[in-house]
Amino acid sequence: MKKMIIIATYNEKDNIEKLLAEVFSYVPDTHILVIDDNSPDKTYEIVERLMAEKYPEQLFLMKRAGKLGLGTAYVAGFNWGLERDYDLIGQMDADFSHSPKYLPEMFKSLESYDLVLGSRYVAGGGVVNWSLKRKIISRGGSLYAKIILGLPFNDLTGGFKCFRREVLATIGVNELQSTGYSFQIETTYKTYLNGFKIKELPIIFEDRVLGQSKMSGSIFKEAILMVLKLRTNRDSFIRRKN
Ligand SMILES: Nc1nc2c(ncn2[C@@H]2O[C@H](COP(=O)(O)OP(=O)(O)O)[C@@H](O)[C@H]2O)c(=O)[nH]1
Ligand SMILES: [Mg+2]
Repeated sequence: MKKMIIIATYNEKDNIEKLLAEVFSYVPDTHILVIDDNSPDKTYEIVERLMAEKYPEQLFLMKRAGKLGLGTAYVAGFNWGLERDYDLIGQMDADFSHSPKYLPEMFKSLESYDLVLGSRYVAGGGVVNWSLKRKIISRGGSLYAKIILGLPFNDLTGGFKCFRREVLATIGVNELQSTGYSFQIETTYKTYLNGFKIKELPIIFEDRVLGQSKMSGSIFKEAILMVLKLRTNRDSFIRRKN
């Protein structure tokens, strides 16, 4: 099974080198695609150096012109992975909120599931060091999406996920409409509607120690409206019988 992990970065110079080392230590046979949006702190230069000096076979960089958003970064990364015949395609943040220690179990779970969600809101999962405001937005957002979309999962806004390629090929990654946090809701919803098997794997999410969050109010508003739009267009997302 050919594995890859997509890591989107914007100003992650203090995290990226250590993160890559940790990911490769837990999953030595994976490839990693870093998608950097021309970070002002030059995160991409660190990645370029590591490609040349340390991981020439396993590390790849897609450098984009400017800050185009996390959703479009994942679409570009999914297409990159599908074109190169990866079987298992993961995604995680660069700031250590998603601990690489969970990756072996996430990939293992794809032997019997099609999508694995790193989940903060199931038994054994949790959030450490987040402000009360962030906790309410995250939990409330997941609950809102769960109720409106009728999904039997508790963490719908998390960005620590692994897909079997068939899922991405079926849901149509170029038709994903979200740019912000609702991107995570949208991929899980479309996966579920097409009858794929989804597992929630408990994770402890820790807030970043270095660098800054890019969360904003407009991302939040987009998510509220996008969930309603997804529900309205539900039937058009079903691509295969289940
Ligand atoms: N390439 C790219 N990466 C982004 C962008 N926005 C956020 N990221 C990355 O996406 C991940 C999650 O973002 P973060 O700011 O930690 O959001 P938070 O954890 O929800 O506060 C991090 O690895 C960021 O560097 C973007 O516009 N482009
Ligand atoms: Mg973060």
